[in-house]
Amino acid sequence: MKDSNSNNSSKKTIKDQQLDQFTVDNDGKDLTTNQGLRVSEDEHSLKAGVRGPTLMEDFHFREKMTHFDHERIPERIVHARGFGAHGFFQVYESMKAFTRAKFLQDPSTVTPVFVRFSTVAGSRGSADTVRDVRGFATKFYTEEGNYDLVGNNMPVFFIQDAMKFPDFVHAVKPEPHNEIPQAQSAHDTFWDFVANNTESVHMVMWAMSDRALPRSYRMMEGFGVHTFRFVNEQGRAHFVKFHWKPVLGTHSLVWDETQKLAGKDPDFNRRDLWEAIESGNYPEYELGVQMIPEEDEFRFDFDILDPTKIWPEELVPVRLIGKMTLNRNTNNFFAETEQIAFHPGHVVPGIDFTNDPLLQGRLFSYTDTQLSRLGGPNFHEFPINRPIAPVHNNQRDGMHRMTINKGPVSYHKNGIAGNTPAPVPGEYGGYEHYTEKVEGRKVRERSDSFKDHFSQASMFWNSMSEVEKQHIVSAFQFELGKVQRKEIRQQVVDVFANVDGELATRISEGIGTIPPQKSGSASSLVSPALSMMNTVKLPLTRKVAVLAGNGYSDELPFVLTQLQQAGVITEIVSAKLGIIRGKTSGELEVKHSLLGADSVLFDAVLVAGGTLSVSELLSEPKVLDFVREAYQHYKPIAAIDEGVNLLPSASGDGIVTAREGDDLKSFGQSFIGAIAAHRHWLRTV
Ligand code: HDE
Repeated sequence: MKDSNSNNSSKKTIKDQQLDQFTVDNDGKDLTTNQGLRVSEDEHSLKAGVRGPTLMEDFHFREKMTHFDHERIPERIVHARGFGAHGFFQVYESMKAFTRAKFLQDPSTVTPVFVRFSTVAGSRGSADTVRDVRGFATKFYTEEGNYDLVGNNMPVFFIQDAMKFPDFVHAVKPEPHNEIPQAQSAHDTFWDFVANNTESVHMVMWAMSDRALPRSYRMMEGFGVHTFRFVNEQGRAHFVKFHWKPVLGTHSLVWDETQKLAGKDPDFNRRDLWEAIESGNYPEYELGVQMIPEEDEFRFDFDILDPTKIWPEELVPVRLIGKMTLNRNTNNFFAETEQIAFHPGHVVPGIDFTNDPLLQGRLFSYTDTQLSRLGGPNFHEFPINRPIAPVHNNQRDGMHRMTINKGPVSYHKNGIAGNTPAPVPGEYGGYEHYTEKVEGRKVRERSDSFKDHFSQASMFWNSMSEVEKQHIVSAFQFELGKVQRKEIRQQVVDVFANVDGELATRISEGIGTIPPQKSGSASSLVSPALSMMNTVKLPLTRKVAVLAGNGYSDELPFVLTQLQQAGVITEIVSAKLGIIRGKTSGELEVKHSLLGADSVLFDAVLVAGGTLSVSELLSEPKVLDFVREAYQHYKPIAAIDEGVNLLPSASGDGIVTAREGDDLKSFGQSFIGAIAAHRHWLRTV
């Protein structure tokens, strides 16, 4: 991963250089007020006598406290909890035939990007690993202006028309009378919405699947969701859907693990991204496009403008056109990640919209929301939001204006400034909207072509492996189990019977509902690309807990080197922090004590051999829970010699052991293979 584009990843992009102008390092500097006045003291307010009242003239105290009092801004109405990083994007080959977007023309063009990943429902301080959709928003700082691809990690959405977004969000957010539950869809109002708005059904299938529990932001797909338009130099258009494909493959956590992580490490996903970038394991995603020529708009048995439908990859292949690498963490969370403002309407020439009614509404909402969140119309001047392209227009003033526009002219047309700033004709790079022909009556209606709510939900179900199906059923049962109103539970079961009779019957078991009358499936279609079982399997950057104590057997260092060479991260977990020594030689630094670590923080476990090592580990009884939990979460587990005694079972799917005299190299290889496979579902737990 690291070697590709290593030249570019170490170089500062134009955006980095621009940000540098606003970046301040306080290290070693004098302390001043905001007026630049050096201050002599910063711990005591100015008082009339040491035990007397604070004086009104204490400008230093007033400034410090006033600023503090106003440090918070409203969190995002949705996607409040997020985490971002800088990087760059390069196209593999020119896309000139399809779009005139300049950043997609030349493989040598390096476009700076900032990506913000997020959960949707929870507040800014909620846990990372809740069951939820993840936002995947990318700002490309192109030389033609900012282009924002504001997507999610699921390719469809809960509703078809933006008009319903406030209703949907009100239903999924904590209930207004008591603000419970936080960052959960497992409550009455969400499921009441689903039961009464069947357009949500396809997306709910995704939300109940393991896609809603990503192992890492680095192992998650991204989707533009809507159908956009590519327009080339000649004005020819293609409908286009955007995809991000993570180089590490798409992988998830298991439900029980996510619940525990929410307490043990609520920052699990953001910490993972931060640490990966800090250690040079730069996350990479390939940009994929599905394209349909304009003349084929009506060739499909679904409406290609319906955001609750995918274009099955087997029907419209995903063409990988470039790669994004995230290679720099932020300097300041607030200034960068919190203040970044995305907008699906930030487009560049060659990329245009379609009449998808969800997209159309988004084009209004994103600027509007920034006005209250970021306090006025000048948020585009914040360093993180500034384009690298020059900005010249007649907009002036407003809250927090930073630009000093010279001269008397702030209107168009004008004679004084030679009628500048001047519009730029399309052929010279000015944005021209696609001249789509539109006609119709004014109506508040939904097209009939949007009315099939079940076929693709059924295709999703049909495409899952049995393990994934079971996880979906369990998710429904968990969520509906939290729904207090029994009639809502029943309604949901009856609605999902329209997707698949077996699915609804299985959900119905154990939640006190009457099994559905309906059997059969809304569709027999299958799309293998939808199953995470068919994803890329690499051991890279997986974290292995190495359980070892003093007297660990001599095989351990050999195996550790082998794992590290395969790109696996190994961290020693022992009874106590400090240094542990090997049976005959060597020493290792302990990274975590058993008290402070849990198996949910790791992808796999390796138990060292050595009688002394094992008995030292057993001095902390938690060690057995540690291994058992990893076993129950289907994680790869390896053990050397006496280490096998700590395992709940010495054999099984994803269990690798080595006894004295065994070939260590092939032991290591088997373990690496087991790590790459991620989870071992055939194990009986
Ligand atoms: Fe958003 N969405 N959304 N959304 N959305 C926001 O904008 C909205 C939708 C998405 O990291 C808000 O700046 C409407 C689909 C992401 O800063 C707000 C509708 C998709 C982010 C808003 C949708 C998204 C947002 C809240 C229905 C996937 C976080 C704060 C028409 C394609 C961006 C903000 C970040 C954020 C409105 C539906 C993705 C209120 C009205 C579909 C990733 O403007």
